[in-house]
Amino acid sequence: MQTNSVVRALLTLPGGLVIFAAAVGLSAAQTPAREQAQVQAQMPMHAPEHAQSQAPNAVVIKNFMFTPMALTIKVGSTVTWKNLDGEPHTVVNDAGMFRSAALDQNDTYQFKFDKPGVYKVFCGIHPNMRETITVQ
Ligand SMILES: [Cu+2]
Repeated sequence: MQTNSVVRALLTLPGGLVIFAAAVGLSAAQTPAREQAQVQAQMPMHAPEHAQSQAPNAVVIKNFMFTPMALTIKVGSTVTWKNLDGEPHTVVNDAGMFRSAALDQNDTYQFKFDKPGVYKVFCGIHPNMRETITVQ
């Protein structure tokens, strides 16, 4: 149990550092390359324009991060979260409007946003994993 927490904390760190580095503008040359490599690894061999048109309201959970961390959608849209990590994650709303079960690797969770607003989302297992969904 305790070992697990330590491992999780260690795994969580690099992602947080990357975000910090990107936000501050440090190692600008390295960070995009790494992110691009991750994106390419996720994507099947399709043309870029095809990839863009598919699942605009999709959130990927990978490397203990929600990607994108900020998503803007239209009222009535359904967001699909997919966990690509080998570690389970959950999708929980701060205000208690929705809460997924633990998502194992490649599991998905969907929620339809019927009201405009700003929805804070976090992982119930790793509360430092956060994202914001704006519904317009
Ligand atoms: Cu998590």
